[in-house]
Amino acid sequence: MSAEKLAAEFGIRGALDFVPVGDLVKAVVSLDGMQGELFLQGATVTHWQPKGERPVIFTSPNAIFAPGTAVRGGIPIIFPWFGPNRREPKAPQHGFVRAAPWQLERAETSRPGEVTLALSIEAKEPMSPFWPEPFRAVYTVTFGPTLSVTLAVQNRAGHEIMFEEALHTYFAVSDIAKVSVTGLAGTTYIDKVDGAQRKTQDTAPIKLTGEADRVYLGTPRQAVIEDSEWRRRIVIEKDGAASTIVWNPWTEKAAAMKDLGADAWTGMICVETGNAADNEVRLAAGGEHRLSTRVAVDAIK
Ligand code: TA6
Repeated sequence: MSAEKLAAEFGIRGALDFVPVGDLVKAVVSLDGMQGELFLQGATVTHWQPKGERPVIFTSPNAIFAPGTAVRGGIPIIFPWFGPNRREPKAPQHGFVRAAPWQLERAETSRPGEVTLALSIEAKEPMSPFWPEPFRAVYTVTFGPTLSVTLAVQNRAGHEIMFEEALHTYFAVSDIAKVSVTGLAGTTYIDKVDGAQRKTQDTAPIKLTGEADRVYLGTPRQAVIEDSEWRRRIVIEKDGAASTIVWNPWTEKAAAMKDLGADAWTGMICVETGNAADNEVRLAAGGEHRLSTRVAVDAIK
């Protein structure tokens, strides 16, 4: 549906509009000083900035916005497998919904100062030869003084389905060298930059000093990004998400990514919430699984 038609059907005067970006359509939220953006392709949030705050979500200045291309940044939705498909080496990385068309089902000013969008994607027929299961997913995003997102997956098959999923969130930071991550102390992680070895996180705040690609397992609690330069904490609460993934490509990998580049990588850190590896979801026929995350920002006094 075109931006014009979406605006006519779902637009909310003074709160929600729709604009074309090349061949894509972006929802633009602006309410009481808060701003947000979401691309309908992939249902990808690309911007969220609470009133009086710096942007919280990072989107690469070199991101490519084109049909079938995943956004470098924002909150890509990873489903139904995380990273390389462990069972199908030929499958594309991170599943097949993050650059697929999602349908906007609902848009409302749910509560004062908040705008909620609900989008869906449904596979009555197999969407991928690598995971040919019938399913429906509904993604609900509430832009407000906090940012809440929920991914609900419904099993439309007559048998149990297994899948991985993640909200692959890129957070904006002052400088990767000035941030630390807390909330993961004592947990086990798969270190993907060290032969996928399983290691235990010590109790010190996590400070990255090089490429990091870690899948933390059995981490149902919140994680916090402490930014000493911008004097703020980004608090990431989660529900239905047993895994937390921490990633930064660092110099060499970033320079090789044309949609990131040699400079922008120092201004981001991915702290993703999902269910990956050992935390893969097994969903009974007819069942529904919900993965939620809520992001809030507060000042470091
Ligand atoms: O979440 C971390 C990760 O799995 C890394 O291994 C890296 O591949 C990153 O995702 C980005 O993946 P993408 O397919 O978006 O380039």
